[in-house]
Amino acid sequence: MTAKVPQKPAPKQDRKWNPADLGWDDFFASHARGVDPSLHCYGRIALETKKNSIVYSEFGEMTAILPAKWHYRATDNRNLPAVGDWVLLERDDPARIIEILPRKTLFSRKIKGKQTREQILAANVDIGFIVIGLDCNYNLRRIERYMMMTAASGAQPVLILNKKDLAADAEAKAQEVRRIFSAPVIVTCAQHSNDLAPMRELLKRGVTGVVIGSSGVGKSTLINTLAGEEIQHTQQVNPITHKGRHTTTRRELLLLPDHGLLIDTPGMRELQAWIGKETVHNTFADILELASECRFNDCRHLQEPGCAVRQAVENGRLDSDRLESYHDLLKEVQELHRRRHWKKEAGHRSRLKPEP
Ligand SMILES: Nc1nc2c(ncn2[C@@H]2O[C@H](COP(=O)(O)OP(=O)(O)OP(=O)(O)O)[C@@H](O)[C@H]2O)c(=O)[nH]1
Ligand SMILES: [Mg+2]
Ligand SMILES: [Zn+2]
Repeated sequence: MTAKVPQKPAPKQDRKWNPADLGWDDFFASHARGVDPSLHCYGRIALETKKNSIVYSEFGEMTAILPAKWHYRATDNRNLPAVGDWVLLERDDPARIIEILPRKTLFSRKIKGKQTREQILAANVDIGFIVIGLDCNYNLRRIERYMMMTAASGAQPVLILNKKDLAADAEAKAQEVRRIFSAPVIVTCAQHSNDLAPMRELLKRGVTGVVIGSSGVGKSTLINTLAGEEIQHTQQVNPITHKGRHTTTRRELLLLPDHGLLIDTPGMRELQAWIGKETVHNTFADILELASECRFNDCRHLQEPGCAVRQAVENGRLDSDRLESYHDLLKEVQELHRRRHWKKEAGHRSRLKPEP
């Protein structure tokens, strides 16, 4: 009689993916070069740790390192690989990343704190699911910021108003949001699979989404319900402050059973945009439309006479908070632009310094 050997699950490395299921399409194919598959392959970055990246490919899951020269050659964070990137790899153990394919879209923000640097959040995202909790998290100013971040990335925004079971006025809030923002709005209770049917519909085979929002709004819970199992850890919000506990700590690309892909992200504490003036204007399309009636083409809607935007605030057609936040965001963007310009100049100056 032979002893019963417990059946081991197949090692992750043995899972093979059809590149199309990982989001490979004509765009990436048009930028790829023919490679010898015994030496090289393309893969998609699913996770990054301090030491290495986890990459999915048609040859399975691989651990990949980024040769040190990348770090000293990179002039800014955009030159470094991020979750969602398609990369060319040298097949070895560990694999080595040798090239990043051009990106379709790129989610980024200003790094936390005083530094003027861009932080890359995710690459090649098709849909940005902006998750707002209908409890204490609901705030139009917050939604504006996430909308701008998504607009700047090039991905399509979709607004998820979650925790509808905790809000008596869920429908009224949904109407308000629909009136102001040009994006589909889905009202959900994250644990109710039926509520997520519109998300499932959007996340077709090979389509990549990202969930962004504050901590505790239910981003990981949405992913677990879509996955049909608990693939991400979740945690109750603080019962007094209703704030989340920053449960998710890393960005990770997850594969859903229906072939869509979804990137989970840590809740954001502060969201400073890394955008240009155009993105502000595009996000405030209602103000832009009113502005066409202003007497002066270059009206800033401050003190100018014949300003149709201020007029609209006076007669209640436009929310004064919204105009205020438009002005605040423009100011923020100008300040960012000024600091980036200054940094660039300072960079040039330091490079031009004569050798000692
Ligand atoms: N009542 C209710 N609770 C929800 C809903 N969605 C999520 N929750 C709960 O909210 C808590 C936080 O959910 P998470 O999914 O961990 O939130 P998260 O956005 O991933 O948070 P971070 O990982 O910290 O960014 C958990 O206790 C969830 O069960 C919902 O629609 N209704
Ligand atoms: Mg989470
Ligand atoms: Zn005006």
